[in-house]
Amino acid sequence: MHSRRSQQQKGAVAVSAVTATAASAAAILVLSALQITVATATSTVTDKPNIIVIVADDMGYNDVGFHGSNEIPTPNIDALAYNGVILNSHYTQALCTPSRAAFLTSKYPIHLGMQHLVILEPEPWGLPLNETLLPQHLKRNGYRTHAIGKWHLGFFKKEYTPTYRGFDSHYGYWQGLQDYYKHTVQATFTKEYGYDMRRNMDVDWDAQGKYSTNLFTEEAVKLIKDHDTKDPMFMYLAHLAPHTGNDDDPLQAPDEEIAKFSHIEDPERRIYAAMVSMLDQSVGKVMTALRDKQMLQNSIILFMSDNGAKTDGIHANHGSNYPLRGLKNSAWEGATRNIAAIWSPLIKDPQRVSNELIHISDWLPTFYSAAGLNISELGVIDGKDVWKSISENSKSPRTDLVYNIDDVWNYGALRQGDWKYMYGSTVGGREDQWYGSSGINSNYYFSPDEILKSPTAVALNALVTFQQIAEKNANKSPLDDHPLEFTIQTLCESKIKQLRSAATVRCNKLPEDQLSSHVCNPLKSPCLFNLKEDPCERTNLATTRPLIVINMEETLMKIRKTIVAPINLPRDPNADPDKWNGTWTNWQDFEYVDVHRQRVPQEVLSPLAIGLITATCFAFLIVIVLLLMISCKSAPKNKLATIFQSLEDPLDSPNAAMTQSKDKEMIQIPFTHNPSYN
Ligand SMILES: [Ca+2]
Repeated sequence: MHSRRSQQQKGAVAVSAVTATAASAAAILVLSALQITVATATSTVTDKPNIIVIVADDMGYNDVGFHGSNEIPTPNIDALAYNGVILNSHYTQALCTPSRAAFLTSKYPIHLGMQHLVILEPEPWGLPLNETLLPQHLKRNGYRTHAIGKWHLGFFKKEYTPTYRGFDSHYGYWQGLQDYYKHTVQATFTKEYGYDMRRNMDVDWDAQGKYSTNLFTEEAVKLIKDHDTKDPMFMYLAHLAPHTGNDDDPLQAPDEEIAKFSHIEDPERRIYAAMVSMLDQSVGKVMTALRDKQMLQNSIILFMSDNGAKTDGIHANHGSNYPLRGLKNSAWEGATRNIAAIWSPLIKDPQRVSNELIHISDWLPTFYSAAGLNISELGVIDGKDVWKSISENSKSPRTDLVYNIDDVWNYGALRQGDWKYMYGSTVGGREDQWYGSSGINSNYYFSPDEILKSPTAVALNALVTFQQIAEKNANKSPLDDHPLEFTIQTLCESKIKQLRSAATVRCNKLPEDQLSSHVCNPLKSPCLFNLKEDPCERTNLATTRPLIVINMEETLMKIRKTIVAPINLPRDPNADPDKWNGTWTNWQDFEYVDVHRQRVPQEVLSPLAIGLITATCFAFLIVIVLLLMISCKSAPKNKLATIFQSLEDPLDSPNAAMTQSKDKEMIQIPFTHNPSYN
């Protein structure tokens, strides 16, 4: 700790916070001067920010503490959010593959052909190779790039896997889920089953028996520890948690973690809470590692969920999107409006809630902007640079978004300003209601103290403390007895409560007499919602605001003209791990040879099998002999000779045709005279 402090006091303070007050503006000038001095003195440290993106999989909107739930404490994620900016109108796609595709390309899935479903386990397709991905762009600008955890963007050929797509390293799995301990993947709709854990292109068998969240956290911490800080780092830490494992054991967490949540009545929800808690602790470990490595003061850390929770149905993890409507895999807010929070000392107006619109495709240009890179390098993209909105609390350049247009399932939605237009639904409309726990229960309690003592809060508090010392020293005047006024404050309990209240979505219930007239059934007719007034999509205004409906339908028609047809491909039987040493592999890079079929049977048969075959042959011979003996007793001599003749290959016999004819005639005799066969 002592060495860390002395390093910190000497070290780089990359802060450029600004406030509206004149006093703090003066402090900024001094801080800027400090930055220049420090940058000169430590020219071996990168000036570009490290970018750390932590992705949760299928984590529900209501499953972080900062959205107001008391059920599952997430002190580390909360500390990150309260110290930074809570992005309360952050939208993603509704499913894993499309969300990750949009994040890495800055394009809507409708412009990639990835708008329908996900890449199912044995399917030979992936994120098109003509796309340049976020890590490729950052690598070109000097970043070291690392992917950890889930990929789910194709692996049937090696060119689709992470280390061929801009990542210097990848440790994790290529599929959409895995068993948390065995690291095996059972195909969703078919029988294939195999191992899936990779270090770059190699299968990592050593991972067996170790919990996925811990493995990915250890990898992240090691990469940070070993990082050469002369280069900036981009880390994409895409956790398995809290997605389900395989269907035979979907919810998995260490016993001691589950025991912490015995106050949660529903046992499945209890394990889910433990999975979330392990994920939260991972955030704390990564933050501590960044602090220890002196990288925190020049980092951007984003935490987000890739889509909403699946409270029920296939791959149900029992997460909660409360009070938002719908589940993962739909156009409802519960699927698409998701957890996101960002922290960085580069944020000029931190510790607040932003309700400005952001879409997951915005991150590429936004990171570019934050790192001072040239956004025109990115070509034609759907993403917007929202960095200024995040950093300075200004209006977001994003005013609309396409939720999705899926012509296979015939559903879609569009947002313009506060208005949302949607048509059609998924799974036959069976998941179009409100689900999940409110997180408010007399068994649960809220502890700001737990947040303030979390490893994340401890790391950030230390950083702010040293930033304040630098600011104080820069401002020092022996005669100045004014109270200290800092540009950055340490987090306190009252601030936590204020931000938590501002980040909690509350929905007005519609009066009973208006309920029937405002019901939305998007399978019957399109619906219209004002999300500012009605974030829970309770009041369908399609009939009362027809002009808005027409206007948005026209916009959708224009967008339709830009759609790329879905590129999904059916299952390839050769993907089966049974053919590849029990592993899910880049199967189309290899020619499959069925070695079992080519071998001589005797060479591969076990002694038991040889014994069984011999016994069967022997039994068959005995039956033939017995039949012959019976025939000898009952048939005339010339008939016995004919039977022997019939056992010969007729084509080998010079009188084949004649013999066959005789056989037919003679064998039919007893049958025609037996009444029981009539
Ligand atoms: Ca997901």
